[in-house]
Amino acid sequence: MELLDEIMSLSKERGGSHRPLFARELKEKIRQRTAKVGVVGLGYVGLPLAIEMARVGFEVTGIDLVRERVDSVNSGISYIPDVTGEVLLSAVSANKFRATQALAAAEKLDTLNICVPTPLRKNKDPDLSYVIAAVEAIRNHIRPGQLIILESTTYPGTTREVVLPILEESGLKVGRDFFLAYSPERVDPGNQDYTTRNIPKVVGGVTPRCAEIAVLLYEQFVEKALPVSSTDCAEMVKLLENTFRSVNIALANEMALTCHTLGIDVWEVIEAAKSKPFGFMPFYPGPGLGGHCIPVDPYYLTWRAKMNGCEPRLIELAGHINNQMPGFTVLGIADALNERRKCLKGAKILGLGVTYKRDTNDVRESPALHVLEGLRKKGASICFSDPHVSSIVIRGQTVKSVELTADVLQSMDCVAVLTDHSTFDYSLIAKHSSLIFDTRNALKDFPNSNLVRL
Ligand code: SAJ
Repeated sequence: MELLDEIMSLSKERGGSHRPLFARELKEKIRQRTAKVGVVGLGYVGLPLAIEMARVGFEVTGIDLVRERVDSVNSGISYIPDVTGEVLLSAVSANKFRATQALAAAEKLDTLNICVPTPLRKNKDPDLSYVIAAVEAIRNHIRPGQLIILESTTYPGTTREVVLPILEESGLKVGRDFFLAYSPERVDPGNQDYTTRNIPKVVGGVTPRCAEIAVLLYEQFVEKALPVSSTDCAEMVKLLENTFRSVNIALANEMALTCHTLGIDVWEVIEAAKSKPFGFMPFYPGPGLGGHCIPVDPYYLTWRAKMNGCEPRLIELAGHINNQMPGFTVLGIADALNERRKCLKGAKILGLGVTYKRDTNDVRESPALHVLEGLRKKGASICFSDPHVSSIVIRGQTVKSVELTADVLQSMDCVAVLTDHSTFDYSLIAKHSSLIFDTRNALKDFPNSNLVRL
């Protein structure tokens, strides 16, 4: 605290105009990388962020409520696939990164990036409880000269209307005593090409000085920081990015429903449309929309829009179409069995892949689970095989993953490809399955009469 006393006394000599001093002091520490930086929330966003900051020489403090995560970090054991144990251990061993559960550690930090979850409540309203808890704790330990940046995906206005008032309850003034910005996380778990370091970082500040300091921080460890005019704009950028995907996936799904009634192969249509070298971007139909981003983020936008008297019908309709796909998949499987004089009730069905997208172990909001639940509800006997998942719970019952063998495939009335993991042996599946319902066009290279596509 002696530095702060020095600043305050120095500023008193200069007639009390200590305001620019905090900014100048903080910017200098960032440039020198002597700033003590903190990351609140050590998940798939926060842990890679902390590692990138440590990599360029900052001393990083990770703050997480989960004891196991804190212990794991301090032991150099990574629980996030995008961060190898070797990289984590070297940062911890070099005393560049340590984790704690104590939010009081915030007091000693110069910058704090908040990377906590922003899920939905049961009624699909935004749930900011994790953000508010983190911000209230920071408020209790805030001091002049700190930079706070929210990264969690949220609706436009959150930083200005929710975070800022809480922090100013401390009596400190934004832009003068502390600095507040928003920068959307853009982490794509498992993406080897685009990482925290090379994904451009959009940054909005509550004041120009806030934006300037936040951009300076990111420029130390991210290849490109892109300032925008406000935190509201930065919040909206992320929602546009993910709502864009939800709406276009819904278009692909509606094309599948339409092509199905017209007897046209939607997969052939999309492949041919891809030949257009401009003005078209392929999206594909599937069994539904999963993950913790795309099914969630558009609801943050529609909630805010409706609060302000705007009716985002296209975005809501897209969600409705995407939510129909698991049921459409169940009907497709029933029709395919029916064509072979079999009924769904009592049929033995193997689900191939249960995660929300290929080559991940994440089953959050996975449409495959909804499909398997729907099949069981109609009396089918279901099982699944997924190299990344050992067991799932379907209608309250734990189901274990089975090994994918010729015998298992031959014993099934239908094999449903729900997640197109690259490690599946598709030639084995094509050879030994009497009926395949493919929701991902995973067997495009194995055309045969037993293959039915979404
Ligand atoms: N899906 C389709 N058809 C498609 C694309 C996706 O049905 O054409 C389904 C997937 O199977 C999955 C869901 O939609 O169930 C979401 O898939 P996604 O490819 O959008 O992957 P996510 O949820 O991991 O989205 C993340 C997002 N990243 C961030 O929010 C930081 C998104 O912005 C990225 O564009 C996306 O990764 C990506 O490109 O991988």
